[in-house]
Amino acid sequence: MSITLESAQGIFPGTLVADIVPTVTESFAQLSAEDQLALLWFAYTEMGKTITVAAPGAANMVLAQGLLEQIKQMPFEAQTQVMCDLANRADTPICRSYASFSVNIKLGFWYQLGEWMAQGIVAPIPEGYKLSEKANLVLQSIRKADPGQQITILRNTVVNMGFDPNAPGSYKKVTMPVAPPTAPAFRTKVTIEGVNDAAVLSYINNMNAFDFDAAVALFAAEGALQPPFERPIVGQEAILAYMREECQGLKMIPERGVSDLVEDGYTQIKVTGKVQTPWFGASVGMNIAWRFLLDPQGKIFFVAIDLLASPKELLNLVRK
Ligand code: 45D
Repeated sequence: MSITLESAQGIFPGTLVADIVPTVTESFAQLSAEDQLALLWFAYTEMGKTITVAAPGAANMVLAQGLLEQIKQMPFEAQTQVMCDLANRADTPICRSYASFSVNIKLGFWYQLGEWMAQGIVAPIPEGYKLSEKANLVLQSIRKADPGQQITILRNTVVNMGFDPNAPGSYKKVTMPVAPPTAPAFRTKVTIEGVNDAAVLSYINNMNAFDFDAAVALFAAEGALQPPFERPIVGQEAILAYMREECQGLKMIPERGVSDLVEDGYTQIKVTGKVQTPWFGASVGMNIAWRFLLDPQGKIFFVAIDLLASPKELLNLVRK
C-alpha cells in the first residue's frame, strides 16, 4: 500500500481530540443572532475573570480602524444591527469588509468593540437579557471546556461571522504586516523527550523564531499541514501564506513524543505539548499534538495539529 494524504491523516488513530469544539461551534451557529451576541458577551466576561486577553498589536487595530470608527459614530440601534448582521452573515458592505480581514484582525475588531461595549460607547447587551434555553445549554458546555478549548470556540465564532463572497480557505486577505523572524542569536532550541528527528526539531525552532520560510522549506513540495478541525493545506506556497497569517507570535512548547519507521521508508512521529497564543500568553496553554509523517528524504509529507480532549492525552503516545 502506498502513502497518500488520506492515509497520512489517519496516523496515530488513538489520539483523542477536543470534540467539544466542533460540537459547541455547531450548536452555537443554530442560535439567533441576539442569543449569539449575548452568549459571547457572557462567556467572554466570565473567562476574563481567570484568563487575561492581551490588547492586540497596533497593526491589527489600524486595519480595522475605519470600520470601527464608522460603527462608533452610529446610534446604539444601528450598532446593534451591525453586530446582528455580522452574526447572521448578512450580505452588507460592513459584513463584506469584515470577512476580508484575517483572523487576527477580526479578533482585534471584536476586542475593541468589547472594550467599547464595556465603556458604554457601543450598544451593550441589554441589561437583564435572558438567554433562550438552547443558548443556556451552549453556555453550560462552554463552561465545562478547558481554557484552551474555550478560546478556540470563541475564535471560531469570530472567524465565522461576516459575509465572504469568495471560496473559503483563500488566504488573500487584508492581513497585518509580517514581522521579521527572530535574529539567530536570540533563537531558542527545544528538546523533545523521545524525539530527536532533525526536521521535527527544526520545524518547532523555526516556528518559534517566526521564520516561516525556513519552516516551509522543511515540507515536501506537495506536503500538507492540517490545523485543528480544518482540512489540510496542501503545498509549500499555501502553507507559507497560512503561516504568515496565523502563526505570528505563537509559542510552541513540545514536551514528549514517539517516532517509528513505517512502510516505504516513511517515519511517523507524534509529539505532544502546549502552544500559547499571543492573545493570552502564558495564561492559556493549549494541549496539543503534532502528528508528523516524514518521507524517505526526511521532508514533512504531512503534519496534523490536534487540540487534545484533555491533559491526560498529553501522555498518550500509543501508536495504534
Ligand atoms: O459577538 O504547528 C464580544 C497552527 C461580544 C500552525 C465579542 C498551530 C459579542 C502549525 C464579547 C465583545 C496554527 C495550526 C463578540 C501549530 C461578540 C502549528 C468578542 C496551532 C465576538 C501549533 C469576543 C496553533 C472576543 C493554535 C474579543 C492551536 C473574543 C492556536 C476573542 C490557537 C477571542 C489560537 C480570542 C487560539 C481568541 C486563539 C482572542 C485558539 C483567541 C484564540
